[in-house]
Amino acid sequence: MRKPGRTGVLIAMMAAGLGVTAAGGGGASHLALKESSPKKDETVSASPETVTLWFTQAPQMAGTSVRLLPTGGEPMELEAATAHEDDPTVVILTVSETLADGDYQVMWRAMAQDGHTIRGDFGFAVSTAR
Ligand SMILES: [Cu+2]
Repeated sequence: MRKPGRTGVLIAMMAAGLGVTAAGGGGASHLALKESSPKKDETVSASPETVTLWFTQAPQMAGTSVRLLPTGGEPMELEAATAHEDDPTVVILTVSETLADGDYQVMWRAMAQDGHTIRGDFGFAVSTAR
């Protein structure tokens, strides 16, 4: 039997490369934060009524939490964040207190359907002064 020529080896390597790429693409579809309101680093002109997080997939709420704290302070005592009733990829923290002007931090944790937990944080500012 003839040994595979250079072209045959090249095609085999390309096929293997494509396989790896496809597998990597599947992993990239894991739960991630897509968007938030307030947005990261946004300055809002009024105390927000909610902190809303949009995820790429519906998290398991049992392993999902959102905390809000003045930067450098203690987490505020708010009711636990809940999934939007019509869209479980949206998680809402109701801000039942009026936020004074200043810098705030949102610290979130979300559990993917596969049980993995991801976490992150971002800041925003409230400035009602004109
Ligand atoms: Cu995972």
